[in-house]
Amino acid sequence: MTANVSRRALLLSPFPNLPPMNKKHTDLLYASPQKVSGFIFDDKVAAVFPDMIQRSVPGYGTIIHMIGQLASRYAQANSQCYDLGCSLGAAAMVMREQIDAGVKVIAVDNSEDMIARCRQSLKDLSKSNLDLRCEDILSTEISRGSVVVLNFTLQFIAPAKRQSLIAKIFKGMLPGGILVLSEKLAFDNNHHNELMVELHHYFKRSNGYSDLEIAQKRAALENVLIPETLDTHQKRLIDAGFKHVDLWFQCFNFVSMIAIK
Ligand code: GEK
Repeated sequence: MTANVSRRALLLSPFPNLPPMNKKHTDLLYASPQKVSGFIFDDKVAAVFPDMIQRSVPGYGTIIHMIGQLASRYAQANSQCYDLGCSLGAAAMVMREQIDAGVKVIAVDNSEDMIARCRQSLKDLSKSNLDLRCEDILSTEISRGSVVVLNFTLQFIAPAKRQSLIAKIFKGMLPGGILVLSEKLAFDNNHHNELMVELHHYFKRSNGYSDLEIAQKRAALENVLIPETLDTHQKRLIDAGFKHVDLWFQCFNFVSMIAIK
Protein backbone atom coordinates (compact mmCIF):
# COMPACT_ATOMS: atom_id res chain seq x y z
CA MET A 1 0.00 0.00 0.00
CA THR A 2 2.76 2.41 0.99
CA ALA A 3 4.70 1.42 -2.12
CA ASN A 4 1.61 2.11 -4.29
CA VAL A 5 1.11 5.51 -2.73
CA SER A 6 4.74 6.45 -3.25
CA ARG A 7 4.73 5.19 -6.86
CA ARG A 8 1.59 7.22 -7.53
CA ALA A 9 3.18 10.34 -6.00
CA LEU A 10 6.19 9.92 -8.28
CA LEU A 11 3.97 9.47 -11.33
CA LEU A 12 2.12 12.67 -10.54
CA SER A 13 5.25 14.66 -9.75
CA PRO A 14 8.87 13.98 -10.64
CA PHE A 15 9.78 16.25 -7.70
CA PRO A 16 7.75 14.66 -4.85
CA ASN A 17 9.85 16.12 -2.03
CA LEU A 18 9.55 19.76 -3.13
CA PRO A 19 6.69 21.89 -1.76
CA PRO A 20 3.72 22.41 -4.11
CA MET A 21 4.54 24.98 -6.79
CA ASN A 22 3.20 28.52 -6.50
CA LYS A 23 3.75 31.74 -8.50
CA LYS A 24 7.27 32.10 -7.11
CA HIS A 25 8.18 28.80 -8.76
CA THR A 26 6.72 29.68 -12.18
CA ASP A 27 9.19 30.09 -15.03
CA LEU A 28 8.84 33.71 -16.19
CA LEU A 29 12.54 34.14 -17.05
CA TYR A 30 11.91 35.11 -20.68
CA ALA A 31 8.44 36.63 -20.25
CA SER A 32 9.59 40.24 -20.81
CA PRO A 33 11.62 41.54 -23.78
CA GLN A 34 15.34 41.47 -22.98
CA LYS A 35 18.83 41.34 -24.44
CA VAL A 36 19.26 37.57 -24.47
CA SER A 37 22.60 36.06 -23.45
CA GLY A 38 23.69 32.40 -23.40
CA PHE A 39 21.65 30.14 -21.12
CA ILE A 40 23.28 29.23 -17.78
CA PHE A 41 22.09 27.06 -14.90
CA ASP A 42 22.18 29.75 -12.20
CA ASP A 43 19.94 30.23 -9.16
CA LYS A 44 17.21 31.97 -11.19
CA VAL A 45 16.94 28.82 -13.31
CA ALA A 46 17.31 26.43 -10.37
CA ALA A 47 14.47 28.23 -8.52
CA VAL A 48 11.95 27.56 -11.32
CA PHE A 49 13.51 24.38 -12.73
CA PRO A 50 10.66 21.91 -11.95
CA ASP A 51 8.14 24.19 -13.68
CA MET A 52 10.50 24.96 -16.57
CA ILE A 53 11.45 21.39 -17.41
CA GLN A 54 7.94 19.96 -17.11
CA ARG A 55 6.45 22.68 -19.36
CA SER A 56 9.34 22.45 -21.85
CA VAL A 57 10.31 18.79 -22.21
CA PRO A 58 7.52 16.56 -23.50
CA GLY A 59 7.39 13.32 -21.51
CA TYR A 60 9.78 14.49 -18.75
CA GLY A 61 7.59 13.08 -15.93
CA THR A 62 7.15 9.76 -17.73
CA ILE A 63 10.88 9.45 -18.41
CA ILE A 64 11.75 10.14 -14.75
CA HIS A 65 9.14 7.64 -13.56
CA MET A 66 10.42 4.96 -15.94
CA ILE A 67 14.07 5.56 -14.96
CA GLY A 68 12.95 4.25 -11.54
CA GLN A 69 11.56 1.15 -13.19
CA LEU A 70 14.74 0.65 -15.26
CA ALA A 71 16.85 1.03 -12.10
CA SER A 72 14.77 -1.59 -10.30
CA ARG A 73 15.47 -4.00 -13.17
CA TYR A 74 19.13 -3.26 -13.86
CA ALA A 75 20.71 -2.10 -10.58
CA GLN A 76 23.08 -4.85 -9.46
CA ALA A 77 24.07 -5.78 -5.89
CA ASN A 78 27.02 -3.72 -4.56
CA SER A 79 27.06 -1.54 -7.66
CA GLN A 80 26.70 2.22 -8.16
CA CYS A 81 24.01 4.19 -10.03
CA TYR A 82 24.91 7.57 -11.49
CA ASP A 83 22.74 10.61 -12.29
CA LEU A 84 25.07 12.77 -14.40
CA GLY A 85 23.86 16.37 -14.77
CA CYS A 86 21.34 15.74 -11.99
CA SER A 87 19.91 19.31 -11.65
CA LEU A 88 17.52 18.94 -8.68
CA GLY A 89 18.07 15.19 -8.50
CA ALA A 90 14.77 13.86 -9.90
CA ALA A 91 16.38 10.79 -11.51
CA ALA A 92 18.64 10.15 -8.51
CA MET A 93 15.65 10.21 -6.17
CA VAL A 94 13.48 7.94 -8.27
CA MET A 95 16.36 5.46 -8.58
CA ARG A 96 16.88 5.55 -4.82
CA GLU A 97 13.23 4.64 -4.28
CA GLN A 98 13.60 1.54 -6.44
CA ILE A 99 16.94 0.00 -5.48
CA ASP A 100 18.31 -1.95 -2.52
CA ALA A 101 19.98 -0.03 0.28
CA GLY A 102 23.36 -1.60 -0.62
CA VAL A 103 23.42 0.18 -3.97
CA LYS A 104 24.87 3.68 -3.94
CA VAL A 105 23.47 6.57 -6.01
CA ILE A 106 25.94 9.25 -7.12
CA ALA A 107 24.33 12.47 -8.39
CA VAL A 108 26.57 15.04 -10.08
CA ASP A 109 26.05 18.55 -11.42
CA ASN A 110 28.51 21.38 -12.03
CA SER A 111 25.98 24.11 -11.15
CA GLU A 112 26.50 25.13 -7.52
CA ASP A 113 23.00 26.63 -7.48
CA MET A 114 21.39 23.38 -8.64
CA ILE A 115 23.36 21.32 -6.11
CA ALA A 116 22.53 23.74 -3.27
CA ARG A 117 18.78 23.50 -4.01
CA CYS A 118 19.01 19.75 -4.52
CA ARG A 119 20.77 19.36 -1.16
CA GLN A 120 18.11 21.49 0.53
CA SER A 121 15.25 19.43 -0.90
CA LEU A 122 16.95 16.26 0.37
CA LYS A 123 17.67 17.54 3.87
CA ASP A 124 14.96 15.53 5.57
CA LEU A 125 15.81 12.30 3.84
CA SER A 126 18.38 9.83 5.01
CA LYS A 127 21.33 10.34 2.72
CA SER A 128 23.04 7.07 3.53
CA ASN A 129 23.16 5.75 -0.03
CA LEU A 130 23.16 9.08 -1.88
CA ASP A 131 26.32 10.99 -2.75
CA LEU A 132 25.62 14.48 -4.14
CA ARG A 133 28.60 16.11 -5.86
CA CYS A 134 29.21 19.50 -7.42
CA GLU A 135 31.65 18.69 -10.20
CA ASP A 136 32.07 18.54 -13.95
CA ILE A 137 30.87 15.15 -15.21
CA LEU A 138 33.88 15.18 -17.55
CA SER A 139 36.03 14.57 -14.46
CA THR A 140 33.68 12.23 -12.58
CA GLU A 141 35.20 8.83 -12.02
CA ILE A 142 32.80 6.04 -12.98
CA SER A 143 33.21 2.64 -11.33
CA ARG A 144 30.98 -0.41 -10.75
CA GLY A 145 28.19 1.40 -12.62
CA SER A 146 25.06 -0.68 -13.19
CA VAL A 147 22.69 2.20 -14.10
CA VAL A 148 24.07 5.44 -15.52
CA VAL A 149 21.68 8.26 -16.40
CA LEU A 150 22.41 11.18 -18.71
CA ASN A 151 18.93 12.72 -18.73
CA PHE A 152 19.13 15.70 -21.11
CA THR A 153 22.74 16.46 -20.09
CA LEU A 154 24.95 15.29 -22.99
CA GLN A 155 23.37 17.97 -25.21
CA PHE A 156 25.12 20.60 -23.05
CA ILE A 157 28.59 19.00 -23.39
CA ALA A 158 30.84 20.27 -26.20
CA PRO A 159 30.39 17.82 -29.12
CA ALA A 160 34.16 17.20 -29.34
CA LYS A 161 34.12 15.87 -25.74
CA ARG A 162 31.10 13.58 -26.08
CA GLN A 163 32.86 10.46 -27.44
CA SER A 164 35.47 10.35 -24.67
CA LEU A 165 32.78 10.93 -22.02
CA ILE A 166 30.68 8.02 -23.33
CA ALA A 167 33.81 5.84 -23.60
CA LYS A 168 34.71 6.65 -19.97
CA ILE A 169 31.18 5.77 -18.82
CA PHE A 170 31.28 2.47 -20.74
CA LYS A 171 34.63 1.59 -19.18
CA GLY A 172 33.32 2.21 -15.65
CA MET A 173 30.18 0.11 -16.10
CA LEU A 174 29.59 -3.51 -15.11
CA PRO A 175 28.64 -6.07 -17.77
CA GLY A 176 24.84 -6.04 -18.08
CA GLY A 177 24.66 -2.42 -16.89
CA ILE A 178 22.61 0.21 -18.74
CA LEU A 179 23.13 3.77 -19.79
CA VAL A 180 19.91 5.80 -20.09
CA LEU A 181 20.58 8.63 -22.54
CA SER A 182 17.83 11.22 -23.05
CA GLU A 183 18.38 13.99 -25.58
CA LYS A 184 16.75 16.59 -27.75
CA LEU A 185 17.36 15.51 -31.35
CA ALA A 186 18.08 17.17 -34.68
CA PHE A 187 16.90 15.49 -37.89
CA ASP A 188 18.71 15.36 -41.26
CA ASN A 189 15.50 15.93 -43.19
CA ASN A 190 14.76 19.67 -43.04
CA HIS A 191 11.02 19.30 -43.42
CA HIS A 192 10.82 16.75 -40.59
CA ASN A 193 13.16 18.80 -38.40
CA GLU A 194 11.02 21.90 -38.87
CA LEU A 195 7.83 19.92 -38.14
CA MET A 196 9.30 18.53 -34.88
CA VAL A 197 10.45 22.02 -33.82
CA GLU A 198 7.00 23.43 -34.55
CA LEU A 199 5.22 20.63 -32.66
CA HIS A 200 7.54 21.23 -29.72
CA HIS A 201 6.76 24.96 -29.81
CA TYR A 202 3.05 24.14 -29.96
CA PHE A 203 3.58 21.93 -26.87
CA LYS A 204 5.23 24.89 -25.08
CA ARG A 205 2.47 27.31 -26.12
CA SER A 206 -0.11 24.79 -24.85
CA ASN A 207 1.72 24.89 -21.52
CA GLY A 208 1.37 28.66 -21.26
CA TYR A 209 4.60 29.97 -22.80
CA SER A 210 4.16 32.99 -25.10
CA ASP A 211 5.76 33.33 -28.54
CA LEU A 212 8.18 35.87 -27.03
CA GLU A 213 9.23 33.44 -24.27
CA ILE A 214 9.71 30.64 -26.80
CA ALA A 215 11.77 32.83 -29.15
CA GLN A 216 13.98 34.31 -26.40
CA LYS A 217 14.63 30.89 -24.80
CA ARG A 218 15.49 29.48 -28.23
CA ALA A 219 18.01 32.31 -28.75
CA ALA A 220 19.51 31.73 -25.27
CA LEU A 221 20.03 28.01 -26.00
CA GLU A 222 21.65 28.62 -29.41
CA ASN A 223 25.20 27.13 -29.27
CA VAL A 224 24.59 26.08 -25.64
CA LEU A 225 22.26 23.11 -26.22
CA ILE A 226 23.65 21.38 -29.32
CA PRO A 227 21.35 18.60 -30.56
CA GLU A 228 22.59 15.75 -32.75
CA THR A 229 20.83 13.15 -34.89
CA LEU A 230 19.74 9.77 -33.55
CA ASP A 231 22.26 8.12 -35.93
CA THR A 232 25.12 10.13 -34.42
CA HIS A 233 24.13 9.10 -30.89
CA GLN A 234 23.67 5.45 -31.82
CA LYS A 235 26.99 5.28 -33.67
CA ARG A 236 28.82 6.88 -30.72
CA LEU A 237 27.32 4.36 -28.27
CA ILE A 238 28.18 1.39 -30.52
CA ASP A 239 31.71 2.75 -31.10
CA ALA A 240 32.17 2.98 -27.32
CA GLY A 241 31.40 -0.75 -27.08
CA PHE A 242 27.71 -0.95 -26.03
CA LYS A 243 26.15 -4.21 -27.25
CA HIS A 244 22.50 -3.16 -27.53
CA VAL A 245 21.37 0.38 -28.29
CA ASP A 246 17.64 1.05 -28.54
CA LEU A 247 15.12 3.82 -28.34
CA TRP A 248 12.53 3.35 -25.59
CA PHE A 249 10.84 6.79 -25.62
CA GLN A 250 10.15 9.48 -28.20
CA CYS A 251 7.89 12.52 -28.30
CA PHE A 252 8.62 14.90 -31.20
CA ASN A 253 12.34 15.79 -31.03
CA PHE A 254 12.83 14.46 -27.48
CA VAL A 255 14.04 10.89 -27.04
CA SER A 256 15.43 8.50 -24.50
CA MET A 257 17.69 5.58 -25.41
CA ILE A 258 19.00 2.62 -23.48
CA ALA A 259 22.44 1.23 -24.17
CA ILE A 260 23.36 -2.09 -22.56
CA LYS A 261 26.94 -3.15 -21.87
C1 GEK B 1 16.79 15.93 -14.70
N1 GEK B 1 19.03 15.40 -15.52
O1 GEK B 1 16.03 16.68 -14.07
N2 GEK B 1 29.00 18.69 -15.63
C2 GEK B 1 27.98 18.54 -14.76
N3 GEK B 1 26.73 18.98 -14.99
C3 GEK B 1 26.50 19.63 -16.15
C4 GEK B 1 27.51 19.83 -17.11
C5 GEK B 1 28.81 19.32 -16.81
N4 GEK B 1 29.83 19.47 -17.67
N5 GEK B 1 26.98 20.51 -18.16
C6 GEK B 1 25.69 20.72 -17.87
N6 GEK B 1 25.41 20.19 -16.65
C7 GEK B 1 18.14 16.49 -15.09
C8 GEK B 1 17.98 17.53 -16.13
S1 GEK B 1 19.31 19.71 -17.21
C9 GEK B 1 18.53 19.64 -18.75
C10 GEK B 1 19.29 17.99 -16.73
C11 GEK B 1 17.81 20.85 -19.17
C12 GEK B 1 24.11 20.20 -15.95
C13 GEK B 1 23.47 21.56 -15.83
O2 GEK B 1 24.00 22.31 -14.75
C14 GEK B 1 22.00 21.19 -15.65
O3 GEK B 1 21.64 21.09 -14.29
C15 GEK B 1 21.88 19.83 -16.34
O4 GEK B 1 23.20 19.44 -16.72
C16 GEK B 1 21.01 19.85 -17.59
O5 GEK B 1 16.52 14.76 -15.02
O6 GEK B 1 17.71 21.81 -18.37
O7 GEK B 1 17.31 20.85 -20.35
